[in-house]
Amino acid sequence: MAARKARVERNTLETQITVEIDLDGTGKSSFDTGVPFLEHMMDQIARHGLVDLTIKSTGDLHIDDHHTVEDIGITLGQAFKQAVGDKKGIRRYGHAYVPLDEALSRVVIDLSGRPGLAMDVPYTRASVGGFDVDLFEEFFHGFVNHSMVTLHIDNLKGKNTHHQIETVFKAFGRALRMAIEMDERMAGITPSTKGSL
Ligand SMILES: [Mn+2]
Repeated sequence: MAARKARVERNTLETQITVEIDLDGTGKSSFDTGVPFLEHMMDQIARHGLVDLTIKSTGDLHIDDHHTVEDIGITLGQAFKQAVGDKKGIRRYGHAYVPLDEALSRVVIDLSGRPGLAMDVPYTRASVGGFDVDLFEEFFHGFVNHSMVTLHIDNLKGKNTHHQIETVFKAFGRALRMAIEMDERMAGITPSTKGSL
């Protein structure tokens, strides 16, 4: 199997971002973005998705976190799409339920070749640690639009906002891991009746 790795650099007047990803990693991550709460969440993707992630970003944080968060989602999506390649022999679909104390989230992913996001997270607070939680939707929008995946995210229960979003990112990591795993019964086969994804 070819190495499922990618490195993408994306520069605009607002942000300068580099993402390195290895889908067959061990869950190592290294971040230098200036947005610690986002880093805490992306750490969950690496750890629970068993992907290695290195993300560096500089940008207009003096305005707010918006451009940085959205553009990291976009660049991560581009790197993911490149790394996942032709999708031959993979499971394609993944899902996970993850709890954290009182919170419970479900994430379902389809490496469909079509972008789509349905995200329903009834946050109990508007921000955590100075981070605007509604930016997570921008992050996932950026990701799906550039990775060309369908993503359904539902926080089913939760009182603590930190728990709510952390269960989303852990479930996303787990669902991703399932979807990109090789299915030995599908070796060399594209998991679609269309013959391509
Ligand atoms: Mn936490």
